Amino acid sequence: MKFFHLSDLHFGKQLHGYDLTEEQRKVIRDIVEAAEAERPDAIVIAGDIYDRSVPSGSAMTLLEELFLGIDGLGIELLVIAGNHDSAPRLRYGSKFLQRHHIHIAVFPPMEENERMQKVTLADGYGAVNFYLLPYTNAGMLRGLAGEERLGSADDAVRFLLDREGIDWSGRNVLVSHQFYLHNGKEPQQCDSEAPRLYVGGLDAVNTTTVEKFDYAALGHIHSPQNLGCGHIRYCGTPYPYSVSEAGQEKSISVVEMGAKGEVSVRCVPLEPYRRLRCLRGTLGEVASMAGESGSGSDYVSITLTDEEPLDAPKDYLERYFGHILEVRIDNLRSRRMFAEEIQDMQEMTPCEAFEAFFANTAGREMDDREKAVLLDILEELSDGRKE
Ligand SMILES: [Mn+2]
Repeated sequence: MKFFHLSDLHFGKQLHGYDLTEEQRKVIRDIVEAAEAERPDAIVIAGDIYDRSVPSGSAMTLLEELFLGIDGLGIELLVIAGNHDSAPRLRYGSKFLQRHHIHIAVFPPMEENERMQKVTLADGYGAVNFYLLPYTNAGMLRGLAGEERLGSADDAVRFLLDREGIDWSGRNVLVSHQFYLHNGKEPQQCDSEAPRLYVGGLDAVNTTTVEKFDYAALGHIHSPQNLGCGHIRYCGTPYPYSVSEAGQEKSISVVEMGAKGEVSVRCVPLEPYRRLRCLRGTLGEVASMAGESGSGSDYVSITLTDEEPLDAPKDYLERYFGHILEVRIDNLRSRRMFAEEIQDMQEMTPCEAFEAFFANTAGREMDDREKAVLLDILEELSDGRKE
């Protein structure tokens, strides 16, 4: 049994205001090409198909291109909803698509008679059961759990798996989109997974909850990584979606299963349509980097280290680079200003700190009514603290 593990396609995503449709179209072409070459039995997509709950027309077209690309190759496509997807929207057409080897699960079981969507495929060693577990939290299962109190996502996943009556002597694969902790440790995160989740928070699921699966195909975390010994894995995004992912090699995780207990994973690299690079140096140094191996057309995050003040450096750099994501200044002055800002913040009262935050985000000062509301809240908080 061979399948591709993908997740976090985030169709419709923008990178610092740049539209990524062409980048994502190349990702689809590469997936289809790899599918034609490798002929996997299935392609698994572990959530966050779209970047937004209301996807744009072009984002929806991309998903259709993926469907059409693998149509006729005899590949089952297994898709679950992530926290970025709108379940009812992603579900559109799913009953029809099921007749065409496309299985889309968007909600966990919520009624007593419902079970997790399961797709069973077979090879020479027998059956492999794929359990599709869309993004779930304890609140979604309140009705189903009844008397049983589910406090966290870990409780929720455990509760759902318990009621499946899974035969662990057979081969089982889980497809899941959650924040998993391994030995209490956070996975390595990047800046594109927003909203950020916190360790020990109610959203975390322990890998021990799913360790009996022969393979857990995970989505949600954007850096590719194994949690433990390699059969519980985040495959990562197919394209860098934040500057923090500049050095990462994105890939398709190709999973091959033999007899029970035999699982191996290898990566088929996905060459980006446009590379993402971080450049650092003085204005002159950075400008001279544009000629190096065609980086003038890369997405670049630039950090300038000049000590003397610069006049409109971004305008200047745009002569050399066609796709500038950001220009930062890192010199003695900017570091001192940053240190002072921190110092100022530490000396502020909570009221002053919020006023400064408000002015910064709203672009105006708070009016008297808003200040009154803030003061009420702060008073309530300090009363609460005394109790
Ligand atoms: Mn995601």
